[in-house]
Amino acid sequence: MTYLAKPRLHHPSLTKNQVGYTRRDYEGKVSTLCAGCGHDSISGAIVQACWQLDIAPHRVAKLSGIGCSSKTPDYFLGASHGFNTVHGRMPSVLTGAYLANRELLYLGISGDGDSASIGLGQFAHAMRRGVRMVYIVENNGVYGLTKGQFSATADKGSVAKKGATNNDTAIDLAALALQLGATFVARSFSGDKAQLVPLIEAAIRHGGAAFIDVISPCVAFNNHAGSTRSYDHVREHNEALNRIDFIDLAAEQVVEHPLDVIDVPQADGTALRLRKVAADYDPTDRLAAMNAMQLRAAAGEIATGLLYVDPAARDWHAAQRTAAGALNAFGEEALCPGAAALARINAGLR
Ligand SMILES: Cc1ncc(C[n+]2csc(CCOP(=O)(O)OP(=O)(O)O)c2C)c(N)n1
Ligand code: SF4
Ligand SMILES: [Mg+2]
Repeated sequence: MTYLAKPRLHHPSLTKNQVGYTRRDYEGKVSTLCAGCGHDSISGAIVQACWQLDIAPHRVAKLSGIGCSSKTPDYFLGASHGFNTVHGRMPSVLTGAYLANRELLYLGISGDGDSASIGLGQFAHAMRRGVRMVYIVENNGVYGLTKGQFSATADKGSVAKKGATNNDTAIDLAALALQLGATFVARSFSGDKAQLVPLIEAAIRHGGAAFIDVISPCVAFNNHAGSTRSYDHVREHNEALNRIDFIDLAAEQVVEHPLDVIDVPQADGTALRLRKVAADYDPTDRLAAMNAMQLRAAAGEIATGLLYVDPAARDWHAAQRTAAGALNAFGEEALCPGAAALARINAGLR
């Protein structure tokens, strides 16, 4: 029934958040994806996270590439800014928007084909530059939109629906992001909202580039026996490194301290609360994170949770010492200071 528009009016008694919006205000159009597609669960988690964090929808810009995953921004945050770019080019368009207006929250939505195949170079540079954004890859191991060819994240030896075997080595985007210098790297599963929603919340509060690789089964082309991205396979091999509950200390008055949690301070003064499965796992140690991921992979397991975070991360604007505020809010005088100012700059470069 995707041709039916959602009703515009909401029941007046729906709960509102601190900025006056109901959860419905964070939704988008009715999804046209296949019933059961993991990508729809990720959209639901984004809606939940933005609503819970009291983010006004018009303060969000969502950008994507091309693919079933890249279609999803149409299905959440209908009142936000949106730009469906070209296949694999979301990061550069997002970077441009972020340079022009640093005051919006940027959500970059991509697929494994979009980011690990055609857009690998763009992904790499976005990670190493520290563009402040939440970069989510909805990773199903296939090109869902073009009917199920292997993507570059498909595991070696996995079998396609029509029987072909993938002989190429898989790219692990989370491991690559770590190697490239990303300051927040997480992995989750679309079927585990209890883990995914707090991770998205933490990524939103992070001060630099935040990357989340979300294993998201394609029920049409990659959910069969032999696939390593199917619901059954992921559930059986998912090894959670930690469970995080995002706690906004500014709003939270009563904080309990069970023995197996640690708080990681964030750049904005809030804290990430980690509920560790492995008592000795330290998400602030990049080398240890790389090692832990390799060990899990060697054991045929998927490490999920907050894999790495640098609590003191700074964004690209801070590194470049750009002017504070959004460029689009500057007046003509500030943007075009005249010939005398230009002469001074030129003189300083001689
Ligand atoms: C430049 C260009 N090349 C190829 C395509 C064809 N194409 C569209 S979507 C897609 C793959 C999408 O895969 P992924 O990013 O994993 O998204 P999914 O559909 O699996 O969510 C391809 C190859 C295109 N649209 N543009
Ligand atoms: S083809 Fe796969 S990725 Fe695309 S909507 Fe259907 S289940 Fe989702
Ligand atoms: Mg895909």
